[in-house]
Amino acid sequence: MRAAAIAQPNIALIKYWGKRDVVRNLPAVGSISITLRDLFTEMRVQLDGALTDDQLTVNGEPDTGLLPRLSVCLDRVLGQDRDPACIESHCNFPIAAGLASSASAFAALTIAAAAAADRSLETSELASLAGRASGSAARSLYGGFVELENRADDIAVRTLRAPAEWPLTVIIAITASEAKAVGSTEAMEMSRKTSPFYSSWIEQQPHDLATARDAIRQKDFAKLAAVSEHNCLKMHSIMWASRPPVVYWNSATMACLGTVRDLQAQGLGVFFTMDAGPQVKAVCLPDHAAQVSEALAGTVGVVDLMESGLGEAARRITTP
Ligand code: 2P0
Repeated sequence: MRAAAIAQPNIALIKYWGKRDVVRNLPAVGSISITLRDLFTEMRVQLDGALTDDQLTVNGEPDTGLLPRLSVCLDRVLGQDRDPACIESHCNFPIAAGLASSASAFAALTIAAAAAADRSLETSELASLAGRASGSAARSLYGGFVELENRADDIAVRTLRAPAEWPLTVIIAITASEAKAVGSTEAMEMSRKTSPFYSSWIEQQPHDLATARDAIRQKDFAKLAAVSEHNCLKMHSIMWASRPPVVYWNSATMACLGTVRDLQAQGLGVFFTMDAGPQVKAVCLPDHAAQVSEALAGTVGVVDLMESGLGEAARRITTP
């Protein structure tokens, strides 16, 4: 009754923003992401009938903030008559700061929980279950370039390209490490209910998805760069125009965008994307990664840098 799994976060290039069904947590739009290699969340789950309640530690410290969402996810995977669980989470990057920590956490938890109960589930079923907990988590069940499509009352997720087929590098510029003030679930609902741009976002998403799909098929970096930056800025403009406005950027976020523009002007293969937080992810050709990294490290307000290649799907691991 004990199992462990590891999952990497993923970064959306064509973003999921907005829900078509809040109760079932179904996204309003499809999305395309890249799964990372070097950031991870490891989850160990032990089901124990002797416990009275679920327990959680994050990096060795007891944690109650995240526990209710993890418990609901366990109920969905195992049924509400399950034994209580002792959950140990280890994560090598800042949590809840716009680095998709919930994606890797719920992807790993879903796999570990099913394995701890000896349930054999298809990856597609695990992805749907993880997606109920956190929309982006469904994508971390797959490696490389990943597309999440909407189906009638579910989602369908698949790998478009394996990481080794088009190895890109992601440099993450950390501009603030505290947890964000507004969670993405709340911000998405604010956008849906109040932003005048929300309906055009929904209308235009199929076009952006098709463009990115083509770019990935053709390994056309310039095309992927253009549509990814456009889609990211569109998502943030929806938030800026909602009431009240949601602004995740800080001055260092803007400075990083300037750095990426300068690098592009010098002919480097790099583009930016940002999620529900102030960090800037610079996606680049591996040969240009050192220059991108150096330029972002020297950008005012950048407090740390992380670097990652593209990685594989979430998976079960053996525990010592
Ligand atoms: C994404 N984000 O596609 C988008 C872009 C943030 C910006 O998915 O409400 O934690 O738990 O389903 O997956 C972050 O939101 O949201 C996210 P819920 P999630 O990666």
